[in-house]
Amino acid sequence: MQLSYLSEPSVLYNLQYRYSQDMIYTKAGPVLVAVNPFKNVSLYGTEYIDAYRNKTMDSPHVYAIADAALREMKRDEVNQSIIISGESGAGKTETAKIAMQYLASLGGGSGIEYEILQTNPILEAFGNAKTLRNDNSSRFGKLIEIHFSTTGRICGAMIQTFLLEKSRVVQCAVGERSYHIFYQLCAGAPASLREKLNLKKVDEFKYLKQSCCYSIAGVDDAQMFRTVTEAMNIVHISKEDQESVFAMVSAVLWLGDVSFTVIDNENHVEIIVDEASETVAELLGCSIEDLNLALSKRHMKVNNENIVQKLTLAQATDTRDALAKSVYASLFEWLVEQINKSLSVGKRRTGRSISILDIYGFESFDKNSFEQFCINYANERLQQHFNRHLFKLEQEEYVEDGIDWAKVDFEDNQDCLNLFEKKPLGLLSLLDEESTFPNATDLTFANKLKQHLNSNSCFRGERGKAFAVRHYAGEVVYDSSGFLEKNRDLLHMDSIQLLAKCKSSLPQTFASKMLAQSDNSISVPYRSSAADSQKLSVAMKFKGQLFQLMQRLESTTPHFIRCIKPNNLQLPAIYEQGLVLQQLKCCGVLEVVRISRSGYPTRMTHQKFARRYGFLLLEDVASQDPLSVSVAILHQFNILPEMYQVGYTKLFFRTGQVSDSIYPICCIITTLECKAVVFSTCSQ
Ligand code: AD9
Ligand code: MG
Repeated sequence: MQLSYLSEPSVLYNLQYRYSQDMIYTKAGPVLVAVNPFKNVSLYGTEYIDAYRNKTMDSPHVYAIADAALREMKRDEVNQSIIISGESGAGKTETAKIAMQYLASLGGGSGIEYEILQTNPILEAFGNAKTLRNDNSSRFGKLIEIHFSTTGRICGAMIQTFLLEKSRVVQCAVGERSYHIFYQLCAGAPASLREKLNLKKVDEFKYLKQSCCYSIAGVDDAQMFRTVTEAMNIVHISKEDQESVFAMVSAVLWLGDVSFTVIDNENHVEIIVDEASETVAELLGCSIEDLNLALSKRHMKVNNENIVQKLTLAQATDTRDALAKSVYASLFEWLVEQINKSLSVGKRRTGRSISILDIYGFESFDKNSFEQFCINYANERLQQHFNRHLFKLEQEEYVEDGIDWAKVDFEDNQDCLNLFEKKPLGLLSLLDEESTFPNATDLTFANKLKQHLNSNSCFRGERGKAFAVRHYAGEVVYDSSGFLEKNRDLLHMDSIQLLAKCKSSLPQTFASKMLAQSDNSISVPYRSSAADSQKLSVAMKFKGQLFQLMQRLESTTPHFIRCIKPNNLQLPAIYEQGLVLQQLKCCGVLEVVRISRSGYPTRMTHQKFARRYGFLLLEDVASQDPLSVSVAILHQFNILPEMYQVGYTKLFFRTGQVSDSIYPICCIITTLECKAVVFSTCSQ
């Protein structure tokens, strides 16, 4: 990506100046840039919502974007999407909530809008965690599709989630926390529930203890627990189901405390019967023997013969952690499903929808693993969508309408996408192939990549297990350690069968779901050391979800919001120019500014323009064609020729670039609109 543009200094200056005045929103062409204030700014609430609804306020705002989406949905009868991106901590989730609030307020009335807003505390409790970058970091991607009736009232919603980071359940870095719900439950459960679930203090659970971080400044976990249960009531999760949910949360915590004892000189183990294993068995509704069997032995079929393999301490610990992770991930999925049932539109679905996408932005850390690999792949796809809409389609339209316009080159990332997606020699295919080989290791995987992809200009082999990908936002070096295991994401049949056998209803539900998923996938012949249950790999499932997402977005009119993090300290009033610049580049905002400056983003057909403003003409033009009428209007009002172009079918207008003008409607139209309003008011 080129480093300097003519517009760069003015964009940067504008953003920083506005930020210092608490004007955190700025328009860059059609894109809304939101700079995280890291403090409460008085820009929200009923008064502001009303002002945007009534158009008495038009400075850039999430409300204005939501308003435009609503308006265009009704006017064009096309589904809309609000695509929010940015780095961790940049403010995506807050921005999504602000947009939801506006939509709920304008499309409210049925009561379902309140339910929709209440999904936020639930999903955040189960899917967000404190990380070093953000005290409330979403560890999953989310698309919420809000449905409107033909009369413009909200009538339901559907939530889709992407790639929950499950490893956090069993392992998290020092200074970070696991999912909020663990701490909320331990701090906030009423006495009777505490007793029933045998809850301890957070610092007594091994899974939570390893990161030495139990609280978040300014957050009351006990209070949050009440907020979450209240929200669950509102989305119709019964008290009984809530208790089952919390039993699973406690079971996961207690699983971390289950320990093993070595029983022979080959390091084979059995679980220790103690408070931990007894509590897990009790909460899942199985016997200690069943739990022991699932965690210390593995049933396999070799050459059509059933054999039982005893597990070593390391294998048993892995099996235990895999069970904890999959119970938690299943629980998360189940919750989303319940929420969707409660918000379901069903037969009421008659109108259109607005989707809000809050998905992890591009990530490049000192050490990048499988998670960053998937996240950055998703971002390549989203960037392509952004490019297509803002650059490609734009240019195609100019060319089609025969207007004179110097082409603006944009960074096309198709090559990088090909590197990921090509079959059979792309990153994803090679990863999957290697994942099915029982003897493959992360090193053999890395070597395979180097062997097949070294000539690809987006790929670079690094030493050992590392490899680098040239993403649109910069080069990222990935460490392939753990790639195969994370991609396989195995849960052994013994664990699934354990869940299926449990007396509690949730584990059974989870097991049926897992079995159904493994049925739908490629079956791999049993091998002595390989998996006994093979399902779709994580990367393939993610790719499928992503394609589906892109397909859905393709049929909508997109509205883009780019969130920017002005500092890494999560503190107000600190604006690091370098950090901001780098983010603006990564998300293509500078390119957008450039194209808006040299392009004509506002357009209207000759017919529409003539119909709308023709009456302002002093001469009688009734008999003239729309093109001539349009040109006559432009002449009569002395509109500068460089401000517009006349195409075959449409008029194209220039707009401000980084400005606080809310709609990309240029001054010409504003002038004409004012005259039209004055005219029609006078003539009434
Ligand atoms: V992550 O990728 O999920 O780790 P996000 O979602 O981009 O990240 P988030 O919305 O969680 O970031 O914002 C981080 C924090 O910034 C919030 O917890 C708020 O403390 C703060 N924030 C963000 N936007 C606003 C805002 N409009 N007003 C006030 C804000 N504070
Ligand atoms: Mg978030």
